[in-house]
Amino acid sequence: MHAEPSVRTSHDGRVGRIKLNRPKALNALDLPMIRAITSALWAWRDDPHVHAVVIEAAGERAFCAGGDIRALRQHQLDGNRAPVDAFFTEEYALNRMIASYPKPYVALIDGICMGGGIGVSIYGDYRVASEHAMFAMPETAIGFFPDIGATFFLPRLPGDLGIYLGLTGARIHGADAVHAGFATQFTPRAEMHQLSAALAHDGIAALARHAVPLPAFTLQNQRATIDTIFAADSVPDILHRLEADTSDWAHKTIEALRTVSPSALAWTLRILRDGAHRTLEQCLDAEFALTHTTMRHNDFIEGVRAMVVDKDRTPRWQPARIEDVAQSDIETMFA
Ligand code: QUE
Repeated sequence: MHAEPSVRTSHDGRVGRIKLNRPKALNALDLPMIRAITSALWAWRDDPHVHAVVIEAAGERAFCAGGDIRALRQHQLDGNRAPVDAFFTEEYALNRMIASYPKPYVALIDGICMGGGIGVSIYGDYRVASEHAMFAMPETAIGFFPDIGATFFLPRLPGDLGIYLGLTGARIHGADAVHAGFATQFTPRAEMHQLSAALAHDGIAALARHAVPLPAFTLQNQRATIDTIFAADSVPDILHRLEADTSDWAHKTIEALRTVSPSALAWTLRILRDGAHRTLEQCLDAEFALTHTTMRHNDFIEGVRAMVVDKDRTPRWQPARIEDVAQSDIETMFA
């Protein structure tokens, strides 16, 4: 009996193929998966028969739901920092490698794509989203923060859209992902397999033949409001601005912010604003430093417990209210 490999790599025609193959865990990345992707990219870098890299996923539900945070939480509880550091060091090194990869890198995203899944796709030249693609950076819900270079790319999305997405964890579906900047083209699921095969035969020329015209951005009506509200300097100020808006969208957004970790909202807003003025390298370094303090915080241990381990979805945040987060406690997270 051989266990299925969690990542399958192959040389197929003109491309190197990476298939995330842990569908029961929504293809969440663990260290062996990160290492397998990294070695394939090293091997293909100077292989003249590989013209492009294609990353895709097994299963219909998820491209990649993030990192294996359940394991990270357990290591943290065991006082075992080495595997946690190794995970983030190698994950962020992979993000950097994709960003500077010398060959076209194509991600086919036909399901959930969150956190680490965005990290192994967004730095590629081509990101294809289907109507089943669902992008989110939901880390404030587990008392963490948007990492994998999100502090670089979220502040660079249109207006303050990325601040809204990073604080609330709001989901972006299908063609909206192209409008928001997560994806570069929209291809229906029905054509995704054909596109994947065509990439091996024709290389990246196949992409344009399988792109369909974009429907309108469903967030268009909220865009101006998002920019006005999420330009505020503090989380309490964002809440005040939302409370002055009587729309259903504002009400739902308040609910979202009142559900996630109050402390995580504060450190996330701070590192996202700082990221606007940093290079990707600097962002990843600042994120790595912040993993050390956030992972020791009650809200990370409790957030992963409530959302991923016990799944009761009722985390007891400390402090429990946005209004009770002390600026000095947030400062110490960055010290
Ligand atoms: C918020 C998150 C994550 C999450 C749930 C949240 C996240 C993440 C996972 C996840 C999903 C499937 C797995 C797994 C972890 O869930 O980042 O191990 O098999 O990776 O509410 O940020």
